Amino acid sequence: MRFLRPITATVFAASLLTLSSCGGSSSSSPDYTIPADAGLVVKAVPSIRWDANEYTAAAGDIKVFLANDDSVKHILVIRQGDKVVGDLELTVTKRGTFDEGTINLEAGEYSVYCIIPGHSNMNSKLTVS
Ligand SMILES: [Cu+2]
Repeated sequence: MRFLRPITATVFAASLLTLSSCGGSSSSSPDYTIPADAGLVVKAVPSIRWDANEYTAAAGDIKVFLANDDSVKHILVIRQGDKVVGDLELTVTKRGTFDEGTINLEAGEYSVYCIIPGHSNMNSKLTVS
């Protein structure tokens, strides 16, 4: 039965290739897996932007997943107006890194904000309902 092992490995490698090609047009596959129970997924993208101008999430405990597809460090917080809400602070350093945490939010309007100096344009609307 020993000869079956390389075949299994080949099939596994082929399925990995198939999976990674589903990610879209990105030339390099990410080193992270977005958790299935994430309630808010944010990616930092080149150059110094979030991947969307508006996000939505369901009120309550929200698992926030931050991934870095950009090449510089980012620190995500949730703000309401210009005030940070809760104690969520997610840090990603270089490309391919990720962080996750949970924040409890009531329905309302918030923003997904990066506190790194010079990154104030990383300020996207978050609607919680
Ligand atoms: Cu940033």
